[in-house]
Amino acid sequence: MKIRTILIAASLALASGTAFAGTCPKHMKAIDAELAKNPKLTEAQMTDVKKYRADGETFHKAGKHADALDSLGKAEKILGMKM
Ligand SMILES: [Cu+2]
Repeated sequence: MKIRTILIAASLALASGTAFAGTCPKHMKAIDAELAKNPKLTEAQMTDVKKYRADGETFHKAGKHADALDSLGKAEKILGMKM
């Protein structure tokens, strides 16, 4: 019984990880597209956006997709994007 529980938990974790995996790059692309439009941000905001964007990519590559989306979401919020 215990093994079964572990298997179910593992497959659930894998499934959600996979779902997130495809989402992060979409957010990164959207942020890059927004940055390419020269958004009117203060220097501090721009620094934050770039930091969150970079953090998001780092988390994504590390397989921490929930953290990646959280970080990318902060960048999007500063950019005033509706995601
Ligand atoms: Cu990801």
